Amino acid sequence: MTSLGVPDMTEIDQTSCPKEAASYDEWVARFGAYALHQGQAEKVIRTAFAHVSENPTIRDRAGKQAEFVTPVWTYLDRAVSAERVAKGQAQLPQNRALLAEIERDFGTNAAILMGIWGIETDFGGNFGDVNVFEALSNVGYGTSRKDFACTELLSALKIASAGRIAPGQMIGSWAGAMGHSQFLPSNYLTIAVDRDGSGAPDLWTSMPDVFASTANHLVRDGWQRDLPWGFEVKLPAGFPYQEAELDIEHPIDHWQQRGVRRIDGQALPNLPGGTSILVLAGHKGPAFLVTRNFRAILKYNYSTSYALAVAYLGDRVMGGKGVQAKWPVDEPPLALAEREELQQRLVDRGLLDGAVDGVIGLKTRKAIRGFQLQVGLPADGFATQALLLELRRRAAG
Ligand SMILES: [Ca+2]
Repeated sequence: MTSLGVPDMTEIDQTSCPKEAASYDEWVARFGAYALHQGQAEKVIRTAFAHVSENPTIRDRAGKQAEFVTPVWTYLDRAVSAERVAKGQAQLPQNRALLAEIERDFGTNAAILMGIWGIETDFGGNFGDVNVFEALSNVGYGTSRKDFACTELLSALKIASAGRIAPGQMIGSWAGAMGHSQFLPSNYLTIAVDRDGSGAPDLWTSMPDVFASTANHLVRDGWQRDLPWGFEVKLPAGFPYQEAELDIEHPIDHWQQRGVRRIDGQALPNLPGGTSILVLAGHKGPAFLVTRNFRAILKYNYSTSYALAVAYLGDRVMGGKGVQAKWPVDEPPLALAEREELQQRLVDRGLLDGAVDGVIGLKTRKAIRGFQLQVGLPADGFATQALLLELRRRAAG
């Protein structure tokens, strides 16, 4: 049977999440001992881990920076493909009544639920085939995310203890995200909804449970009824691009007064709450105005490309248009060494402190904007070959 036997978990004194282990089997045994210490039943632990095994691909994937980061336009092309839109539209008729009931009760419309379902699992076609105990024990042993793995494994054991969902039924991705809605076990415990009254949320086979759980996730993160996620906009000449960042929010009037218009030239609608301008590929690419509902999508998965894909897939499935403005598709991507060089040069100029890790996140974008403002370029925070060249030129001169 199991990895829990070398040595047996009942012979190990483990009062905290195991950090060091000589082997995968030992980590699992130590986690089992820790779970016992946390009050989980031995029988449940043994059943849950009866068929797990080591998978080195998880360890190999963790912590590596990609040589090239997929540009947002390529990501969107794949995530919101015509094939996927058609697939979503084919799923609409049999789900329409259910989606209307969920909208009545939660305020989340069909578009957003279809968008998340499609991006997370290709409308249920691909929610992974890995048992959650196997996935998370490999994360715990093979990566630095040990506390995350321990927390989620304990949550998974609590789900199994409740007896309504069998450990073998808890299937999902290599990251431990389960079912149609890709919920981590802790999300399952706190957010998932038993909409069909079977006695437990079933995120694998019950669409009422899946949609209600996703809706509940969004509502808890601030989703507001009858508020769009946002829309594409046209920015005026001379727009201060340093204001196009998610952590800068203004009432929509602020943008209207500064000349921001809908992509078709119409005035901005009157919407409540703070709104932000989002530019994901610099001043030569499309721009979007986003509301608090876009932020609620980001809570599902903190990536602006992800959230934009969810938003557009939902819109397209419901018959809306895709992104209108052109992406700067000829912009050559920066290799890992170039991204690191760019960061190092920003550090050298005193604009960036922190890790030179090749990840262009909020801090690096702000540093790029600082440089762009110093040299009189549009402060869009977009890392390009031209920007790197300009940094080199200024350093030499
Ligand atoms: Ca249920």
